[in-house]
Amino acid sequence: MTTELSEFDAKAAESGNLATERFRESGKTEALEVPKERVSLLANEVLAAVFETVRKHKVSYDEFNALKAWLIGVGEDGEWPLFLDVWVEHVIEEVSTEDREGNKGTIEGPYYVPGSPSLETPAILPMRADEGGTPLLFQGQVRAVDGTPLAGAHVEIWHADDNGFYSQYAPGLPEWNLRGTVVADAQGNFALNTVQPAPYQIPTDGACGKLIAAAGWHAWRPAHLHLKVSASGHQLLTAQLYFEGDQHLSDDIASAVKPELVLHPQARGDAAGNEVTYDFVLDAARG
Ligand code: MBD
Ligand code: FE
Repeated sequence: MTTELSEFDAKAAESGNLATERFRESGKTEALEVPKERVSLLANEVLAAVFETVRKHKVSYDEFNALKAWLIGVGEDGEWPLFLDVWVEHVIEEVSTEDREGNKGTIEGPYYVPGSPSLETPAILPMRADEGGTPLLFQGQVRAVDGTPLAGAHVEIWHADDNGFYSQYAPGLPEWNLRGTVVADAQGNFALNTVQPAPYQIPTDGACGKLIAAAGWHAWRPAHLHLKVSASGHQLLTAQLYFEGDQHLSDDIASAVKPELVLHPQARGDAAGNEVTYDFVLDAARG
């Protein structure tokens, strides 16, 4: 008997610890120095908000101990990236990008992997021969705020498969499945072929799942494509695109849906599946 694992054997603690490891290696905290006045201000205000909640609701020792046990579990399951990206990142993204004139973006989430295969346009994302899901032709143009096409812009895309699993975070999937970097042509145009992802549940068998169950919430995100769009001299755009009619557009657990990010795919006349056009407008790099 063989014991090869499939994506359905994914474990919260495994994907959580992989996301934690990837974050450590990302270099995001390497050159980081937060001034102590700022640390003191923010830590004091967060603690003050906790004190207010405790007093207002007369939080008991049992509840305090439940919290302590849960926080320990978040670390053990490697789920700090998942927890922070699901419940906090959306407001960081909001204040970080409020002066943008170009496209709205949204949160990155925990499952980005840099360095995906570079693909010429029109591209086919790496996928299995029998990859499930409705085929999707996704095309558009990358431009500057003044309308100038951005030749050679990079459209990095990553998304879950039709079962809601991401390559490199669930066993049995090819390394770069449904991940790629499409290079736009001289007019900033790009086209890529993929499959529509399914609505996605965050892992329910780890600490984040315990919170969701204990609170009686749900674990769903609407189906989404993740993107990072970049061109030299321009601000990186991190975004997600969603699908019209998805039942979780209005109750995304990660609060990351914006109306400008909802796609309206149409059935293709010339081939099976759907097609959709969506253009990206990038702000100039900050001076
Ligand atoms: C995801 O796929 C995701 O995009 C976010 C934000 C959180 C958890 C899983
Ligand atoms: Fe995602």
